[in-house]
Amino acid sequence: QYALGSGAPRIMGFLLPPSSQKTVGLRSALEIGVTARFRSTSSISSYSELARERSKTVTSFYNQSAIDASAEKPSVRLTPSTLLYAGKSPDGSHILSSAKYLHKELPVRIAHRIKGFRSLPFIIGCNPTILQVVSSFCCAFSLLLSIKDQDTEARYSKLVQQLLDDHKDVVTMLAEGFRECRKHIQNEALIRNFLDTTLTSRLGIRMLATHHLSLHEENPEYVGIICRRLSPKKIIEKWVDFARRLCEHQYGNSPQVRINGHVAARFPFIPLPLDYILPELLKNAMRATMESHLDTPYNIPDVVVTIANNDTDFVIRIADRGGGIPHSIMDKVMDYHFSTAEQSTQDPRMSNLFNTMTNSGPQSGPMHGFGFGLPTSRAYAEYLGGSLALQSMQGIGTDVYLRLRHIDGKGESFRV
Ligand code: W6P
Repeated sequence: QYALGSGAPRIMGFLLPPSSQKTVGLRSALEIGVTARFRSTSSISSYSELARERSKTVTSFYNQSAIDASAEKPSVRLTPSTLLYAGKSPDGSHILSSAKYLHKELPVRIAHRIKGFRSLPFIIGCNPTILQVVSSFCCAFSLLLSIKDQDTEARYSKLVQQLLDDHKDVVTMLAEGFRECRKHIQNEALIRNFLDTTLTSRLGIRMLATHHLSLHEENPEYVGIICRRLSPKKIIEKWVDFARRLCEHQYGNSPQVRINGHVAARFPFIPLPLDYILPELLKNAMRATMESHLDTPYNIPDVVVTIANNDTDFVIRIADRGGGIPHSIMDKVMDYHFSTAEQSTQDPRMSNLFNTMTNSGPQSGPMHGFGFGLPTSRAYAEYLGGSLALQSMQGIGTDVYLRLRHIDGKGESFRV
């Protein structure tokens, strides 16, 4: 139904001139709500009436019935090939088809997420930080619904860009919120499931939104967010430079990184998830290396990254000589909020550099990635049909295997 490009009608609501736009934005909706409340408050005598009136205003502000209706609809997920072949038609019609698809799809996905928050245990839903995230999702939902068919694609894209910016700290806030109410939670699996689903769904939403916005850009190497000839070596090098800079700032030195294997490989892929995962893994490897060589920080073993490419998938192995992960914590390192930071004696003056820069949450120290980074990276890899596995050689070091399926490889690809 939403196959982009083929068969999609050329003339769509988005094409109407700006003069026919109506301003039915969230702001006016809010104003209506506020006016209604002021008007009626004077005639309200009892507290319960006041409370009922207030909740009515809040419900209309949050669009609850529209959210419920959208949450009933199934999400329409696209394969990267669909994204790729729907991109770049000479007459620009692909941008309108893309906007039309997003216009339908984003509210549905956001409604699913809001429903997910609502089914969390009450004690978590009451947390102010979590509540703030939920209301930002509700706000996004209302704003997206406020765009009507007669609006222009330009106006729609502007809103999508604004929402991407507004929501950039959601992962940090979720980490913060769940840390605050973690002590009340008995069912760890429920929380892990919630975070896996919420974070991967968010990744999907952000990939679709970024894809649409990138379709506007003229770059022959890219179709939206898909790089036609991604070089694993290049993107690894980019994040090695980043991680080494942070590591040097923290420890005064950083391990060299050697990259070997299929260093010349190039293939179509979406760099976005790698931009989340690679810095997390590299910073962990470097931290382990530095912390296990505190006596000889001037003489530290290299981190070795190996690339393996084949018809089906590609694998990136990051091998450090940081002493390995102790047996006692091996089954915990993939848990959300598991952090060795509490046990360590970090200089508190440093304690946020890595997190603010890598968005891994304020719960762990600068080089301690066991907060959100590792479980989130694994969830992302699995969402993309791949995997993230750790092999620890206790006493020597750790190997991390990041495996991702090709988007044009044999067999079914993942869906965004
Ligand atoms: C360690 C612990 C770890 C986690 C993730 C990636 C690399 C490493 N190295 O010692």
